[in-house]
Amino acid sequence: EDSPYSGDVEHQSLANDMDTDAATVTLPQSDERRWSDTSAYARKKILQSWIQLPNGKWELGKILSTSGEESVLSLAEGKVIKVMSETLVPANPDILDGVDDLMQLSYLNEPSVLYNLNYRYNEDMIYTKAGPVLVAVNPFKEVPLYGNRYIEAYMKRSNDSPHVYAIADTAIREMIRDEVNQSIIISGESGAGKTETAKIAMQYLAALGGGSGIEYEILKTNPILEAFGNAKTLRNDNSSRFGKLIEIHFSETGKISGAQVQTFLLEKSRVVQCAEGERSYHIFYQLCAGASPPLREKLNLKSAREYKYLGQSNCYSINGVDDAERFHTVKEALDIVHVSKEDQESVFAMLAAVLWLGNVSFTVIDNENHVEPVADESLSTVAKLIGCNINELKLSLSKRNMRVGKDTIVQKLTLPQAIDARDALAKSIYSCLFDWLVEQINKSLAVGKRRTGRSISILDIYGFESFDKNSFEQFCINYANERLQQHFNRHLFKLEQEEYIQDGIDWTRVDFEDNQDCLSLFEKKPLGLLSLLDEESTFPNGTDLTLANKLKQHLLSNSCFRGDRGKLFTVVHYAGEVTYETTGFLEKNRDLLHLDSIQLLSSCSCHLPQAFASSMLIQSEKPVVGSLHKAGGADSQRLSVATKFKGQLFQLMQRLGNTTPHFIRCIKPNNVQSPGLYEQGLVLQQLRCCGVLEVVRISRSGFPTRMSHQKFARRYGFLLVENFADKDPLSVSVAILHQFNILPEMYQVGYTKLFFRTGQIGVLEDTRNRTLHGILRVQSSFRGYKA
Ligand code: AD9
Ligand code: MG
Repeated sequence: EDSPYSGDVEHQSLANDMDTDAATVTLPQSDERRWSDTSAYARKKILQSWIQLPNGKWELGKILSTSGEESVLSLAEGKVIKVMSETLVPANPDILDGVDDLMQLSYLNEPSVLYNLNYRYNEDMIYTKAGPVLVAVNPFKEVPLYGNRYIEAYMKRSNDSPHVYAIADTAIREMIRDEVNQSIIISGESGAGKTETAKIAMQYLAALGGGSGIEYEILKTNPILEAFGNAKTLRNDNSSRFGKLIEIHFSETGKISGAQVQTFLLEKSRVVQCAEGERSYHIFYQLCAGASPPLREKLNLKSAREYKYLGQSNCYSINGVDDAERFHTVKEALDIVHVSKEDQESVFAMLAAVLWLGNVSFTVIDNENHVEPVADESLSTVAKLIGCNINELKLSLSKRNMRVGKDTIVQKLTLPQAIDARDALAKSIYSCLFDWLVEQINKSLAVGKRRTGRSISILDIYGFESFDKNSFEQFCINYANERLQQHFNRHLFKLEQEEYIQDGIDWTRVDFEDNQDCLSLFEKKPLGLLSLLDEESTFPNGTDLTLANKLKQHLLSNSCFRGDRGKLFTVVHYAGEVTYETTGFLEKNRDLLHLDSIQLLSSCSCHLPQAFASSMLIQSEKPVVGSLHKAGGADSQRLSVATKFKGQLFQLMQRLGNTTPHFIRCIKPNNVQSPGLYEQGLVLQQLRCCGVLEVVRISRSGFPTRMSHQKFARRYGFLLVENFADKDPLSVSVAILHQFNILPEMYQVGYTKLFFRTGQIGVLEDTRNRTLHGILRVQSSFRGYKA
C-alpha cells in the first residue's frame, strides 16, 4: 500500500522497498547529483547501475560486489568488469521501464532518461512527457498513432498516453475553460520533426470543424508554405527555412473561425546560393517539372538543369518525391486559399524571372574592369517576365547611384559588384514574393473579421544551432532560442509557484536560475551584441574584423562572452557555448537593396514587381516620399536585419506572453533520417539544448519531494518517541520533523502536503529502515539464542 511508485509522492520517489540484500555501493558526490538525488540510503540499495563505456555510451550493469572504491559489475552478454564506484550512476528498477512521464523515474539522471526514451522509441511510443513538456522522438517512418480513430479517442479522453493530440486537446479545453488564448510552442533542431508535429496539432484542431471549409483552408496553407519556404538540406529533405507562427481563431462556440500566419527570417541566400547536395526552394523544381506546356512557353521555362542558381549544388531531385505532382498540389492549394489564376501565373512568372536572373552574365566594357550584362536570352526574358524596359534592367545591373554629400554620383560596377547587384535583386524578388503569398493567405483566412473568440497559436521555429562554423544565421536563431528559453523557464517557474501558493507555501524561498545574463549580452544598449553590430554596420569602413574587435573591446567583462582569435567570438548560451565567426555579419545585417533595384521594380508594368517595390519602401526606416529620384539616390535606409528580427521577436514574445503555453520538444534520434536508429550522444545533446533536462533542474531547485500529511504520518509515525497515536496527521508530521531535526529551510508544511528539498526524505528513510532492520535483527538473534 506504501509503494513509492504510486499515490502522492511526486517528482521524487525512492527505490527503497525493492530489495533486502543489496550490494553496498558508495557513490561520492559528483555532477550526477544535479540530476539524481540519490540519498545515501538509496545508494546502498542500488542493484543496477549505469556505466559509461570508453566510447561514451551508457550501458546497464548489475552490481555484483563493491569493496572500497571499486565495484564489480556484470554487463550484457556475461561480461564482468571492475570499475571505480564513483563512476556508477544509479539505474531505475525494471518496473519503471518505459514510464510515460520522465518525472516518474526514481533516478532522473541522464542515462536513465536516455534509456527510458529509447525503450519507448523501440515500441513506437514516440511521445513521452517530461512533467509539463511533451518530448517527441522522430520515428522517420509511419507510426500508427494518427487519424480519425485516434483523434476521437483523445477527444473522448479514452486514450491518455502522451501525444500531440493530447496537447492540442488540453489547449482547447483550457482556452474554453479559462477564456485565455493558448500557444503550442514546438522546438527542436533541424529534422527533428517540428513541422510534422505542427501539422499533427493542426489536424486535431481542424477536426473540431468550423463551417465554410475554413479548417480545410488552414490545412492547405502547409503545402504552399512548404513549397516556397522549405528546401532539401543535408539535415532534412524538407527543411523549413523560415520560422512560422499560425494563430487559429475560434468562435464562442469553439469552432474555427479563421487564422493568421506570421513568418520569421526567411533564408534568402538560398535563392542564389546553396551547398553541394542541397537544393534551393522546392517550388523552383516543382515549377520546372510540373508546368503545363502553355505555361512553359509563356515563361520561356527550361528544365531545372539549365538554371545556374539550381545547378550549382548538383542536386535536382529528392528520393521518393515527385516534383511535378507536388506542383499540382501547390496549385490546388493556391486555388483553395483564393489566389486567382492570374495571380498564380504572376507568381510563376516571378519565379521564372529569378531563375533567369541567375543566368544573366556580364562582359567587361572598359579597361577599368567595369562590366555590363550580356544582352542575351536571359536578360530579355527577365525584362519580359517582370515587365520592364530591357535597357533599364541593363542599367540597374551595371551602374549604381551613390550619394556623396549633396551630390549623386553614378558608379560603374565591377564584375563582383554587378553579380552582387543581380543576386540582391533575385533575393529580394523572392522574399517579397514569399511575403506577398503570406499576405494573400492571411486575407483568405481572415474570415469573419470579428475576432470575438479565442485563439490557439502554433509556433514552429528553428531550434538552437551549433555547428563547426557558425555565422549570422546561427547568431539570430540562437538569440531567438535564448528568448524562447526564458519564456519556457518562466512558465515552469510559474507552474511551480502556483502549486506552492495553492498549498500555502512561501515560494519566495525557491531560487530559479534564469538566462537573463545571456539575453542582456544580446540586447543591452548601447553596449550589447545587437547594438554594436548595428553600429558597425552603419560605418562605411566597418569590416568583419573591426566588428570582432569592437565586440571584444566592449564585452569582455560579460561572463557570457569570450573573445577568440581574429574574427571569432564565443557566446555562452543556456544550451552550451557557441563560437561565431563574424565573416559576412555586416553584409547580411545590412542586407542592402540598392535603390536602383527598387526603382527598377516600381517602373515595371506587371503588378507584382510594383507591389514589391512599394512594400520595400514601406519597410524603409525613413519612407521615401514623392519621386524616387528626389530621395537622394543612395541605398535605401532600411532597418538592419538583426534589429528587424529583434522587433519581430519582441512582438512574438508579447503575443505568447498573453497565452498559456504548451511546450513540445522534438528530438532527432539520428543524423541519417533512418527509422529504428537511436544514437545516445545525439539525443542527450538535444535534451540539453531544448531544456528537457532543465525542466528537471527547475523542479528540483524548489521543494520537489511532496508527500501528503497522511502518508507521511503513516510511514514515519512509528518512529516517534512520544505516543501520537490519537493525533491528526499534521501534528504527527510536525512532531516527526522536529524529532529528526530536519532543518526548517529544508521543508515547508503546506495545507495538504509536506514539501521537501531534494534528498531530505533519504535521512528519514534511512532511520526507518535501520529501525525496521534492527527489529528484524533483534528478532533473528533472539531466535539464534533460543536455538
Ligand atoms: V527543420 O528545422 O524545418 O529542418 P523539422 O521541421 O524539425 O526540421 P520535419 O518536421 O520536417 O523536421 O521532419 C523531418 C522528417 O522527419 C519528415 O519529413 C518526416 O519524414 C519525418 N517525421 C517527423 N515527424 C514524424 C512523425 N511524427 N511521423 C513520421 C515523421 N515521420
Ligand atoms: Mg520544419
